Amino acid sequence: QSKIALITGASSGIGAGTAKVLAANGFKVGIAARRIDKLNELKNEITLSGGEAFAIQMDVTDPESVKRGVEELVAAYGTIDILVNNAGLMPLSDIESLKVDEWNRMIDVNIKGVLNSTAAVLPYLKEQNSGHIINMSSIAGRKVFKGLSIYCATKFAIAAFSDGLRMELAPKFKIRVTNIQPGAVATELYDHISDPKYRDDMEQLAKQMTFLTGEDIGNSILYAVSQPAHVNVSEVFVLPTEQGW
Ligand code: NJP
Repeated sequence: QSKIALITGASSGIGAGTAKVLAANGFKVGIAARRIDKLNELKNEITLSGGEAFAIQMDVTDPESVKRGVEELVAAYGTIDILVNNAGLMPLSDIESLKVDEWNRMIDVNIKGVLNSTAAVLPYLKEQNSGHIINMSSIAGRKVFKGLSIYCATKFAIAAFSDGLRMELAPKFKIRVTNIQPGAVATELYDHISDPKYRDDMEQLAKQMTFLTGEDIGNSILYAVSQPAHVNVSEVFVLPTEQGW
């Protein structure tokens, strides 16, 4: 029987790549984000390849929107087995430029969004005494980089939350928790960097190495969710080879 996976931030990048990989491997995917047109395009692509996808317009910063989306998915597919907490943003800047609005947006999406989605999905996983939560942290959740301080703070928070979830939920409900820590992945993430200095830095980095693709991260997630029920892949740290870290 197909497992049901909800993927937040599925309208581009890692989320879209993960949706394609999971759908190609027999999972039914709930693809969630704000841009419903992009989700419908992805749904068509998955359907044409023989997979099954359900598009959900969702803003992860709004607990009601998340709850409604999860209910829609469960109504369509009967249950939910896997949550991929992937939605996130990274508008880099120096702390001293005080882009407080950008800091707050990162906290709202990268941290509160993960908490909202987890809270909406957890009752179903507890009820069935199984499930898997995949959190998208980062190489920036292992080390602080200049210009990424607030982003790093959000990704360190996700690493900590993943450990706490695993500690509390794995022994009691057999719910597995995986923290994914990618290096550089070629996605729209870099398009939202407002500071030209950091945009240039990222463009230079892209010239120095072949970035990962969303599908590469999707394959890491597929590995974690395909293990037998008694195996918890706790962390996946996956980098472009040339990032050499
Ligand atoms: O970026 P991008 P990635 N509610 O911009 C969605 C982490 N990561 O795939 O709502 C719901 O292509 C947005 O959808 P939309 C990174 O921190 C990346 O690279 O339609 N969804 C879009 O689908 C992030 O956690 C790299 O605009 C919201 C998605 O988020 C995750 O990977 C390295 C939303 C962003 O897709 C995916 O990022 C690393 C909201 N309020 C970690 N706001 C990397 N790319 O190098 C945004 O270590 N979204």
